[in-house]
Amino acid sequence: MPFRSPRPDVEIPDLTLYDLLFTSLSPEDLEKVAVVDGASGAETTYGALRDQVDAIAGALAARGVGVGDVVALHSPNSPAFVAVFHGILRAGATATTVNALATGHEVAVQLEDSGAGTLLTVSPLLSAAAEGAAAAGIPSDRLIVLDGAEGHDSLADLLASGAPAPEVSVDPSTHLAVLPFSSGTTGRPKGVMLTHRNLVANVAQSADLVGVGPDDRVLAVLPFFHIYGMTVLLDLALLQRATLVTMPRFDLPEFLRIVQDQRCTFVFIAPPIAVALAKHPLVDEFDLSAVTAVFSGAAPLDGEVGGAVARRLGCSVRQGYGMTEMSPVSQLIPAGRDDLPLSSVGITVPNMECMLQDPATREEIPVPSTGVSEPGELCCKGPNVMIGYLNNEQATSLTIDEDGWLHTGDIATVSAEGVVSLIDRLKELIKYKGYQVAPAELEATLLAHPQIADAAVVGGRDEAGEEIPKAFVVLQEGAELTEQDVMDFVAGRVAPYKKVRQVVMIDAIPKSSSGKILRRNLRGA
Ligand code: 4UU
Repeated sequence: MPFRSPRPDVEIPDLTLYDLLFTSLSPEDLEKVAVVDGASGAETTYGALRDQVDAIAGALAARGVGVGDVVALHSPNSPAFVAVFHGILRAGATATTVNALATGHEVAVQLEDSGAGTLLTVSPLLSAAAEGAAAAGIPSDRLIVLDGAEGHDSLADLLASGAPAPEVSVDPSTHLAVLPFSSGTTGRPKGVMLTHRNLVANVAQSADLVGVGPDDRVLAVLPFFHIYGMTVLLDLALLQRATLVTMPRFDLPEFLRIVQDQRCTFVFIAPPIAVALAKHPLVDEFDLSAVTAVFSGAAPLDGEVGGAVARRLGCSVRQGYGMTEMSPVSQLIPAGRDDLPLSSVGITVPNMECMLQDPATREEIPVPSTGVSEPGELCCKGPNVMIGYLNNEQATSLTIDEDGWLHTGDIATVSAEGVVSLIDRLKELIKYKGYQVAPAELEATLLAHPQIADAAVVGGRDEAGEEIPKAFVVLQEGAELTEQDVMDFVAGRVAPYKKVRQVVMIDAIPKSSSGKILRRNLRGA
């Protein structure tokens, strides 16, 4: 028998994201601060944010953007990101968010794959954005530089256009709201088709359990372009009428200063930040007393590290699990359940059904009546599960089986009480500091080197035990390439978080008879 959330189902409003977030603002809400720029302290109220969203939607519509169009957003976190993201959706278009660290080539690939016809970026990222736009055939008048750059429209131009927000009518259950990119269980990054209903559902499913409320000041350092920041910060925190405090990137002293000065109460992190909070001496020099909750996700949180953060900050530390393809949250430790072990990812969110499957036999693993189950691949169903990968039926059918189960590629156990713990990753995906690294992409990069005959990339561990991309390389006859040469070659071609950080030269890559890389044999080698 599959297992469900121990919590009752919740109602999922049949609304677009804009209607969910912005049409029911009360007079008091309008005056509340929605977003604070952490660096400058500049504030935007909910009323001002809604006006900006409407103005951006109007300006985009005046430029011909509407239902069926894809607009790319390539920016670190800022108050402008919040307005532009919702402006794109309000115009009826679909937003594809691009990692701020992407190279020009990576930007081009995402623009082409998503079919984006407009790109919004910021001046520090303009060189990669312009390179990507040119390669994808996006003309410079459709490359908008939010903070302004010679020859491009800016956010100020959009806000000043005066064009009314368009009347759009879409079906929330089929209309694509966003196209984030994820490599899923195998291969290269693919556009994940998430509808308005997917996103609205996931916010409704997780809001009570996450526990962000209207009095919270929520640190938004996790990138909005990744599904974690997108759903939990941009959507959930705004629905709760909390205040988002944005930071463009993680930097420990600035992070601590902003949490202190902005009196942040709720801090969403990925595990590397937990390590800093648990161990770094600088933490003692700041007043972090406003923090009531630290919530980690996107990669495994070490239970000991999490416990150390809870003791040091005197706050609740919890964890959530999910994936882009589930909008993303499927399990989390709910507010008020600090008794659940931090080494677990907690309980299943409402309206979801899960089961564990033996990857070898495809048999379902039973949920025990006491104790903990055998491990198996976590498979999930629910209103937050993507409708598929864009233009890739093959990858879709490999991930969502004929019975509708989304195969996460993660190995988990479940207890009799419904508490899920992640044990291992079956899929080839590597997580570096919570960012996705697709081995297939790095293998293609390595194979482009004339002196490399064959290559395989798997998750290795650095001295601190953090997961890192590790390459096994077979050199061509007579090649004189060092490990460092290989790392430098890759580093010159990919975003910094995708760098290969360990190289092992070997004679041959172990492969199955069908030619698939036997990654299991390389892991731990
Ligand atoms: C061990 O990283 C994400 C989603 C993160 C998220 C979700 C719900 C954070 C908080 C939250 O409440 O998505 P992707 O698509 O980038 O990566 C998905 C993969 C998973 O399949 C799993 O392998 O990232 C890994 N992962 C985790 N692993 C995600 N969260 C966890 C976790 N522990 N808590």
